[in-house]
Amino acid sequence: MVGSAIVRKLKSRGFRNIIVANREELDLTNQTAVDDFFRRERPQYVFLAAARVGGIHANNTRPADFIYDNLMIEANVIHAAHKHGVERLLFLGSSCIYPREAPQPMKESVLLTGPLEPTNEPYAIAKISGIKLCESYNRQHGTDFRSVMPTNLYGPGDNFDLNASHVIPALIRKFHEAKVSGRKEVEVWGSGKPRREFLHVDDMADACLFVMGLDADTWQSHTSPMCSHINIGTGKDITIGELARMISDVVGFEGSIIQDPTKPDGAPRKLLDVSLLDKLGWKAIIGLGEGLEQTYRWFEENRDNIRQ
Ligand code: GFB
Repeated sequence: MVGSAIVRKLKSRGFRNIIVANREELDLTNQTAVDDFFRRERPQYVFLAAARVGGIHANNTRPADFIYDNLMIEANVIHAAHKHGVERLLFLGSSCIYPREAPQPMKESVLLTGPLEPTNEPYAIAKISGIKLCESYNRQHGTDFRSVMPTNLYGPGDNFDLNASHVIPALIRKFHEAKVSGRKEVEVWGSGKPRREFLHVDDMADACLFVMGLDADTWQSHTSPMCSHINIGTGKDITIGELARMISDVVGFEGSIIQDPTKPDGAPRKLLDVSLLDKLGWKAIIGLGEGLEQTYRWFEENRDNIRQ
């Protein structure tokens, strides 16, 4: 989802020489394949958006996949980027790197100050390792590897498989299918009380190009060698209960919403402090209502080809 959005954004800005590889063409967990790819293609700039990602259920039930795949992808790509002279690399992490009980909104500096949320600890540990890989290569080898930590993302290209997806695609699909089949109830996991911050993937892609484009002096004067990641979000959050009502309205479902308390809530809240990015001059522009409507239209138009 994010990789495709970054490619769309690069093309719209006039970049022509964009090198991409899908999963069939390049297995990023395979060190030799990654090394060969970098030797052959010689990229100048790298956006590392590829990752094993999923919602709360996938993270909670397949922890080995989430830690192994992400550690391998990061180690292989970051090492190859150094070895083959990449000028600048942008590593994409996640807001789940921060401690479960971190003061809200969460500043970049709260990293590694407390225990993580258990439902996605293995994924978070892998993403923290990615940040530390970038910092270590910068400190030892003088590379320019930067990290961005997005809040929960959504938008075109998302995964609508109910066992693997995040909350927004899951609820779009559930409400849509209930509306079409005339069902009276839709189940929403957990208590509905957790708060989440949501960013449209096109805003995320825009922020990635913005951070990648900052000159080295500006970047270095706003970060430090041991804290070289930056939050990307909107600075606003809502409860899952409120989100469910918004999606139900967008889809036009007229039945009732029921909570399933047997499913996990996950982190109570994870609102990012986006003041650093704000100071550098970037802000999200796509509001949640508008973004949900656009994503639902995309879902309806691409119903036969989506991941589900
Ligand atoms: O989006 P989500 O799976 O990710 O869940 P997390 C967010 C909240 O929505 C949780 C609730 O409180 C869920 O219980 N929820 C309600 C649902 N109904 C549903 C549903 O039908 N499907 C899903 N998936 N959730 C993930 C992490 O956590 O966030 C990853 O596991 C990653 O590591 C990602 O960081 C951004 O925000 O809880």
